[in-house]
Amino acid sequence: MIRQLLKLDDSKRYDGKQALNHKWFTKFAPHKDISDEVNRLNDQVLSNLRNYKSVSHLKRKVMNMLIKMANTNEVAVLTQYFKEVDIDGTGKINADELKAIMDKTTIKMTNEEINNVIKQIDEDGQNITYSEFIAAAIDLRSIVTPERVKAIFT
Ligand SMILES: [Ca+2]
Repeated sequence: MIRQLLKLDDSKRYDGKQALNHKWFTKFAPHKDISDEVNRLNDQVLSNLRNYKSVSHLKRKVMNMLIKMANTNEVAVLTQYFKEVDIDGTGKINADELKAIMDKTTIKMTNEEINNVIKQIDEDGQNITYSEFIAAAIDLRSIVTPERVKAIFT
């Protein structure tokens, strides 16, 4: 199933609904302790985090500006998600917290892989801050519009 989720071609990749209806979820993932909305996001967000590549300082700045302009439900939902993952409320996500949320999904990663994900997202490789998380987790296709890009560069 992971292979289906990771298909590059959008038409072949499982969408969230198909994934949630897959027997792995219905059988093994009761997810009682976090909200449905957050559950729905798990795989998408975690795979975005995992595929996130370090970006230049400038790109990061542009992304943060786009996110500020986005003002969409998506940001609100991701904010909620961040709070769920940040178990101890420090405002930062560390490897243990990332591992804890990952254990609730079908995504299995080794400690080393988790550390690598954090290193990709955070320059110090220790903690993912809120803005780093949003930048890495958001589906950029949904917030990048020609109008917004134009607004930033003019
Ligand atoms: Ca924390």
